[in-house]
Amino acid sequence: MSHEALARYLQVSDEVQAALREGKPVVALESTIISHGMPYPKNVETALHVEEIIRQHGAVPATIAIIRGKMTVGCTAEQIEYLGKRGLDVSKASRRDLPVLLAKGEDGATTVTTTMIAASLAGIRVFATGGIGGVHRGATTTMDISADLEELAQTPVLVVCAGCKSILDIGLTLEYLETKGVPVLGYKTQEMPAFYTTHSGFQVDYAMSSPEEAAAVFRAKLDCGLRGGMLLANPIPDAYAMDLDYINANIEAALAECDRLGIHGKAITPFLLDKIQKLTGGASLEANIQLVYNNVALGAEVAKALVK
Ligand code: PSU
Ligand code: MN
Repeated sequence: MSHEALARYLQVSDEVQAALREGKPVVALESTIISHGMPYPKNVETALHVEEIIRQHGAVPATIAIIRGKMTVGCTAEQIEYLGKRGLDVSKASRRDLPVLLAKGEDGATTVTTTMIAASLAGIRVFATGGIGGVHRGATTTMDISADLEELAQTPVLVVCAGCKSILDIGLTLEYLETKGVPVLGYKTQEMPAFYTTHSGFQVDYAMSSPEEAAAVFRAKLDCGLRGGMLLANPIPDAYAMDLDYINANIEAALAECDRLGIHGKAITPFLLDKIQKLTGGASLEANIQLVYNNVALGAEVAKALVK
């Protein structure tokens, strides 16, 4: 992209620009988790606390969203409040939506996909969130596969997440990532975490024993010009993990409701998250918040190791 075009569509905050110029660690954060992933006002509280945790770890947070037609890297607290309050009224913006929102000068909440795109354009290499999109259950007939997987295949950003939920087909998601050449690393684990639980029954490709080790793998990938990103799957801390049978029963119930109502496309993931939160009386939301805190702390450590 030319400099001119970049300036037209990309706005990086002064703080983030300075950090990048000085080679300081920066951690990107998404906004769909704020508008579509959690209810107000917990979403805003969480988003602001996440930034604080990153700062405590000595890195600079960069919450990303589309604000009035600009990919905004380093949202202000006011912008976070605005996105959180508007919730589902903000467009959930994946790759296919991005040019439309930019051209129309509209707002959008960035998914893992569009957060990676904006982060990469700004020069940020590490991004931390809760969960990524993946291959949905039943995808063999619905073909519902999140654009997040394609983005991981082509955009050079390391994504720290807590694995993927079993609202998805975890096995097929891992197969897809293998085909696309995306390394799936487990942080101090051999098992792919399943978001609310540390167990999924599926293996990651490699276990990493430290943030430095994960950063070195990503460094090697960047240095060799291997296209795409990487996944660092960080299990939810034991103290906050949910009971496997309990959460799976609620996920099944949410999926059945989704089916019954005929919900499809981009509305599926937000619907399921909300339904599971309601069915578990808020317990899944608390787990979700805690795993995000855990992920951003690790993201900050990886970002620090990467700039060394
Ligand atoms: N998983 C979560 N919380 C979220 C999402 C996924 O636990 O908020 C969001 C992320 O922004 C992710 C998106 O990129 O949902 C995936 O949506 P889809 O499956 O429509 O691609
Ligand atoms: Mn989808």
